[in-house]
Amino acid sequence: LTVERTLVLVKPDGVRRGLSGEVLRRIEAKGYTLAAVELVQATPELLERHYAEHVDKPFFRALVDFMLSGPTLAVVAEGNRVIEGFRSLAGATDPTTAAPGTIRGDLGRAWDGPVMQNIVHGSDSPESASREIGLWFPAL
Ligand code: YYY
Ligand code: MG
Repeated sequence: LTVERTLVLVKPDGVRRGLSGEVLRRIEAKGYTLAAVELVQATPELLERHYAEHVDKPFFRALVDFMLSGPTLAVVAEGNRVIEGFRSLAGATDPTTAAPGTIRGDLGRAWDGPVMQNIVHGSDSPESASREIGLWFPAL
């Protein structure tokens, strides 16, 4: 077994649309466990660190504005290969082409604003997971 932890965010679009419970349900239905859950109003400083790899991208400002538009549900999920496993549950970045059956494919909307409103974030590697969990849950 390779028990890991990953950072999942239900982004402001998901929280606004009442989909937090649906995301948690899918995580738990898969067999992962919830190690921490907290509703957080992000700050520009937190988002610049969280999305550090994207600071020079053309969509960065719009992404930060979107992530500041309401509260985010921050979640630490735990389980065997959960980092890869949650990315698989989430589906591809673009909701238009994300496979049906995935969170983004079933629920995301690519057309509601200047950035893709794709409901969730999931860490993409063990290094990202440990860095991102430290940002959103400094006490863990
Ligand atoms: O890891 P993931 O969320 O699937 O995608 P990233 O390439 O890391 O981009 C982060 C975030 O930025 C993405 O979830 C939506 C938004 N975004 C966008 O709106 N337009 C792009 N061309 C690329 C990313
Ligand atoms: Mg990413």
